[in-house]
Amino acid sequence: MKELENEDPVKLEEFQKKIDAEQKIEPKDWMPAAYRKNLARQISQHAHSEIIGMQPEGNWLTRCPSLRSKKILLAKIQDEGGHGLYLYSAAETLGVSREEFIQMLHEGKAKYSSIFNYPSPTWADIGAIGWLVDGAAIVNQVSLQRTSYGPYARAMVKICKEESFHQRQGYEIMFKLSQGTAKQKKMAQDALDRWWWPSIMMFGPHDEDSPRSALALKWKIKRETNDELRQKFINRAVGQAELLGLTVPDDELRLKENGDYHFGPINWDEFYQVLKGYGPCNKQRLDNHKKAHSDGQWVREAAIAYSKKQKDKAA
Ligand code: FAQ
Repeated sequence: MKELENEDPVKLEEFQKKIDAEQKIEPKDWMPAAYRKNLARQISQHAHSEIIGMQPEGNWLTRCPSLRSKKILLAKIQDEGGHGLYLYSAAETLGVSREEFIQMLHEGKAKYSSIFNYPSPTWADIGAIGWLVDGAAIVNQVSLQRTSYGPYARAMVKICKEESFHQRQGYEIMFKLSQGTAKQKKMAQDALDRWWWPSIMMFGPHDEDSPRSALALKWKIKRETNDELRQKFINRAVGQAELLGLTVPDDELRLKENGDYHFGPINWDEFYQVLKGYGPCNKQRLDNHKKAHSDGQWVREAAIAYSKKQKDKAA
């Protein structure tokens, strides 16, 4: 493999043995450059997703239908911010600073999840995001709790606990709406129609079109393939939609003999357009992030100056 040409074969073999024995790789351990680079990319993209992912829900904070739902949504969005922070910290252990990661995001050199480039026009979208987007994120992240890199695996344990609360808050919103008036039920159905396919795309390209998967699976960065995780998610979500009395927008959906659902073709053109920056909200999401980052510059400077002052005092 081209990525491994310059690596010491003995060290590489020892590294693989460790991975095969399910031992975690820690920041000071030897690791191939390609392992470090791919992990830094994946973890930082994951972190960017958590932070940018606060925006579609933040859009509804001032318009929640009750104080109770507002408190819950506020807590959820705050959790997502926390997830971003654990993940940036895990990624920084690979030798790249958070500032550098954020610069790459702003320059369009790093991605964040395609899903957050879709709009949330109604309160039902907040339900669909919690139910489907957090639901998809959990399926992926439960698997990542067993990733080979220690700091990433440990961050995932806490994140998964919080995500399951997020998924339930979304499902509760969908449940209330689907039990409500005909208009409310339609709102829930429309939101399901909007978020179903983008949630399916979140798992990334089919395995045969996923350039990162071979090495990521060999090194146990990823423990299951994109298609395996996507199938798990669909199998769960279809039953949940039935309980809500809603219809999954896929004419080809049917239960197969092996217990998996067969599903229709995914619109990969749409997926790659979103990845290239042409989704409905890409520009808005990135512009918001850049503005918030620049508006917060003085806070970061003040925090650094304060901590320096405290250190000087103690010296
Ligand atoms: N969006 O070869 P693969 C959340 C890229 S957290 C954008 O298959 P890989 C919580 C991929 O990065 C959601 N880009 O790549 C929440 C790669 O990019 P490259 C985020 C995508 O990495 C809920 C290229 O395509 N979760 O939602 C996407 O082996 C509610 C080739 O693809 C994670 O990030 C996509 N959907 O597998 C927050 C989980 N899919 O190399 C707020 C960790 C693929 O060109 C509110 N990440 N790409 O730069 C992973 O598990 C993996 O990175 C995959 C992709 C599975 C996403």
